[in-house]
Amino acid sequence: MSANKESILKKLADAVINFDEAAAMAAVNEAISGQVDPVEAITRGLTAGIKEVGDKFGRGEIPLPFLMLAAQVMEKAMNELLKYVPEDKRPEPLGVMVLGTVEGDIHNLGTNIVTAVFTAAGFKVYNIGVDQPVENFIKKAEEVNADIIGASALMSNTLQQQKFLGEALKKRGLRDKYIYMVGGGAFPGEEWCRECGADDYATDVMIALEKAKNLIAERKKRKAKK
Ligand code: B12
Repeated sequence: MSANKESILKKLADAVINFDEAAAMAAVNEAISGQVDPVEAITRGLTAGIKEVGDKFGRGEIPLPFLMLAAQVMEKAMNELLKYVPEDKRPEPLGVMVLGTVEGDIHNLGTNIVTAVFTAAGFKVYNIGVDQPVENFIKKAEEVNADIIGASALMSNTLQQQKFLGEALKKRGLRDKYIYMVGGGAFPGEEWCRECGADDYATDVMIALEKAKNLIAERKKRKAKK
């Protein structure tokens, strides 16, 4: 199974790299019938492919239209795989999350994965979309009484918005009311997380989920003590 799994993951990545939709959908079918975990198919297959395409684009080896084609193939294959993520049927949500991509940034493949995987794991997720000003994250969080605010940024010139959001929460005296998580492909790491005043960060959805569950559990414990 595992050699076969690795070959399916490679087919998924290659299909994105070659922006070959037919090959991508064939590999998706193989993944589903081969019982490859759909989240792994996305994070280790399709995502590996799109990252390679992004690197080629960054080195000037391919033009933007090719990057766009690859992103479309990734999105179509991802949406099909997400249908197979098993749903958690708990009566009460594990937590409420407001998630979005920061102002100036229109990348949403990552936040769509986070939305689907967190929802399947039992979270109620309000995905407010792309290019969202700091104000909108806070407004939505207040409106739905969120536990977690999650902000995604993919570009070096939009990362600063994650810091602005942390600062805005502090300024309004709301910082302790919410768990604040940051993530996205451009994420520079631990130190940036601290600079944003965030509770935690992740550049992989399954790590994000583990961290979110732990933060929620800690928060519940703290509340129970009070
Ligand atoms: C696909 C893509 C696009 C697509 C986006 C399609 C879409 N619907 O999202 C298109 C073609 C539209 C695009 C456009 C542009 N792009 Co682009 N794009 C990429 C690419 C190749 C992949 C990004 C991606 O989707 N990755 C896959 C997803 C699944 O990964 P992810 O976002 O990291 O998400 C995972 C984790 O981070 C985590 N996560 C995500 N969000 C969150 C949130 C929280 C709270 C947590 C905890 C976790 C978490 O979970 C996810 C799943 O595991 C990257 C390259 C790269 N290596 O990232 C460039 C890249 C980000 N793009 C880049 C650029 C420059 C652009 C453009 C400016 C190009 C242009 N000249 O127009 C525009 C941006 C316009 C704008 N204003 O935003 C640059 C940014 C450079 C920089 N350092 O600033 C990159 C790095 C490419 C490069 N090497 O040059 N892009």
